[in-house]
Amino acid sequence: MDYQILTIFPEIFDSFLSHGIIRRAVADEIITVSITNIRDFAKGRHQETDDRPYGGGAGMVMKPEPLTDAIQAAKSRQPSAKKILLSPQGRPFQQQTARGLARENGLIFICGRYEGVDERVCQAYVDEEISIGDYILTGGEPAVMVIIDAVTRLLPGALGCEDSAEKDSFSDSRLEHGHYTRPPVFEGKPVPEVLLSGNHAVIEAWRFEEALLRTLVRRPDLLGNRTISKAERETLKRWCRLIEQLVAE
Ligand code: 9D3
Repeated sequence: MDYQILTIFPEIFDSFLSHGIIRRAVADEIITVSITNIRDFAKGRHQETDDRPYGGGAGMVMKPEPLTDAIQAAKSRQPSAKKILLSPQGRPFQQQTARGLARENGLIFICGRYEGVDERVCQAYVDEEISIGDYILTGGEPAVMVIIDAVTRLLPGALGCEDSAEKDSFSDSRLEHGHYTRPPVFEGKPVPEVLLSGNHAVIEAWRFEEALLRTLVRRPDLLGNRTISKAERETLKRWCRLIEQLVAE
């Protein structure tokens, strides 16, 4: 996968690219990352990348010319790459989005700053607008790191172990069970006894129920958005009966 990033703050990505799985993916040539400073395409003595908005108002807008020159340079390096603008107005990024992007050959990320990008650039030079959620950032750079992180771990070989990046089709719609390691008692709290039993069938059953209960309590929206498996339905029914008994007068 070839990533190209267009930004006015290229240094933001230094640390991100130098650690953990992303660093290894670069070293193993599973990904290439090229970062372009949009300012390098700005003309004039001050090399400005922004300008005042038509119609007035606070804030600045990213000028079309340096941005479109940078996009065209990126596109000519890799004509098949998908051009993605990071913007609060974009389609919300989800695991499903990451899966789709992981199948592309290359991605060009365009980081907005200031109040935004001139609308004519969005319309003519961008394939897709993506937001990472309903909160306000100061620019698209953190969003690019989120997306590269989520997409890269889905690429074959990136995690470096046989453990698959997506264990099953519910991987994005179910929370995991709690995790425990030594010591067996920490600050007076013991590890759930079942995990010390060595009985894998019982441990798997406990993890399954714990994961389902967590999802029900913390993220019921996740359960509502998909088909419930047979095992989940049976467990939920059992809990229903239990609750019915408890509230019976
Ligand atoms: C709320 C009015 N404006 C800010 C005073 C609009 C605005 C413009 C630019 C809000 C944020 C930004 C910068 N944000 C991004 O470039 C961005 C973003 C985000 O803010 N939230 C979630 N995902 C993304 S992706 C890019």
